[in-house]
Amino acid sequence: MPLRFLEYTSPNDWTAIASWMARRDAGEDNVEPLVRDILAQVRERGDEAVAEYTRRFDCPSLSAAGLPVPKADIGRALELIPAEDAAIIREAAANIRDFHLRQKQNSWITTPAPGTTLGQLVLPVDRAGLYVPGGQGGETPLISSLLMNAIPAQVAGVGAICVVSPPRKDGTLNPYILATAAILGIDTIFMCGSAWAIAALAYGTASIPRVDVIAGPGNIFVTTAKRLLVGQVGIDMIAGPSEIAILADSTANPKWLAADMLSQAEHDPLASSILISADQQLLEEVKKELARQLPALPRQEIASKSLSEWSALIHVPDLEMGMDLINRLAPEHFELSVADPWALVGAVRNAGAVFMGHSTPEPVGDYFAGPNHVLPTLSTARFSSALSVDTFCKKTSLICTDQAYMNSHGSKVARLARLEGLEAHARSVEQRLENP
Ligand code: HSO
Ligand code: ZN
Repeated sequence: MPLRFLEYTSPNDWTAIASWMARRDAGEDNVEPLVRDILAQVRERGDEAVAEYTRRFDCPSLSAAGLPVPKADIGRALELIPAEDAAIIREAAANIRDFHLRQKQNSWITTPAPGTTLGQLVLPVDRAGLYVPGGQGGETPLISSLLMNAIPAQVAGVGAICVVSPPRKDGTLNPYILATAAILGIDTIFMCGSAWAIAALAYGTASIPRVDVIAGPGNIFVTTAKRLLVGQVGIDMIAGPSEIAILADSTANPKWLAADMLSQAEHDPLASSILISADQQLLEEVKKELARQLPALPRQEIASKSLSEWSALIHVPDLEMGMDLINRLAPEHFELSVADPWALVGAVRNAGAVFMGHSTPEPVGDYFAGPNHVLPTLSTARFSSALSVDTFCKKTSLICTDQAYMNSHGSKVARLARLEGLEAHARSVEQRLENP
C-alpha cells in the first residue's frame, strides 16, 4: 500500500504539505444544480415533492401519509433491540448530557453606570431539525449522530425537535434509531432523507414543521442543501471529510497508532490520517502495522484509498516542531500520543478535539466519553468549534437607560447621529432631553 513519508524540519516545509492538503477541499460541485431544483420543488409542492423523491430514491411504496413515524412505533422499538445495547446507549447519552450541561450559558444583567442596565438573554431556538443519515441503506444505524445532535439541542432547551432520516426499502427506519429517539424522549420523526428532507425542514411543509436550525451529517446532497440554505435557516456547520493528526513520541505503541489511523481512514476515501513523530523507527513500524491490519478490515477498500491519497507519516526533528505542524494543520481530531500529554496541551492552538495520551483513542470520543463528535474539519478549527449547546441558542441584548442617563449622554448620541447625517436619530434622542 503506497503511503506518503514526508519531512517537516522547519516551517519552510509547510507550503508543500499545505498545497497537497488543499486539494482535498476541492469537492466536486456538480450536484448543486440538482439540489437547487430539489429545493425549488419542495418549496412549491411540499409533502407531495418529498414523498415523490422518497419513493423514487428510497422506498417505492411510501405514501405521503407514511412520512411521519407513528409515535407508538418509537416506544415499541426499545423492545426490538437487545436490552444490553439500550443500556449502552443510555450510558453514552448520560455522559454526553453531562458534558453539554456544562456548556450552557446563562443570561446576564449588569449595571455598568448609574441609570443604565444592560444584559444579554441567552435563548434556545424554537425548533430544531436533526438529520440522521441512512447508514448503508439503514443497515448500520448512526446512533451516535442522533445522540450528538439531539442532546445539545435538548440541553439548550429547544422546545420542538424533529428528526428526519431516510427510510429503508421496506418503509421503516432501523429500530436502533427509533429506540435511541425513545431513550432521548424524541417523538417527532419523519422518514425522508437527502436534500428534500433538508428543504422540508428549512421551508416547512404541511406535515413537517419549518425549523430554525438544522444539524446533522450527510452526503454531498445534504451538505449542499445546507450550504445553499444558510442564512434562511441556521446550520451546525459545513462538514468536510473526517481527519486525524497524531503526534507520537517513542513511548507510543505502533499497533495502536496504526489502528487509530485506520479508524479514521475507514470513514471515507477522502478521510485523512496523519502521524507525526521525531522517532523514525516508530514511523516505519506503524507503516508495517498498517499493512498488516488493513486487509483484515471490512471497509479496507475505503481505508486504503484514504491512506494512499490523503494520509502521511511525517518525520519532525522534535515535539516542538511537531506541535508547530499540528497547529498549521488545525486537525479535526488530534491525538497526543506521548508520555506526558498535559505538558504539551498549552501549545495547542488549533484543533477540534484533543485526545490526551495513549489510552484515549478517538472512538472513545466518537461515541461515549461526552464531548461532541461533530467537529470542525478542513482546517476550520482555526476559527470554529465543535457542535455545542450554542449551536441551538441565540443571544438577545437588553438595554435600559433612564432620564438621568439621557440628560448626561443624549447630546453625545445626537452628535454621532448628525455626523452620520441621520437627523431623525438625533431628534429622537433630543425629544427626551430636559434641557436640550
Ligand atoms: N469520527 C467521526 C464521528 C463518528 N465516528 C461517528 C463514528 N461515528 C467524525 O468526527
Ligand atoms: Zn469516527
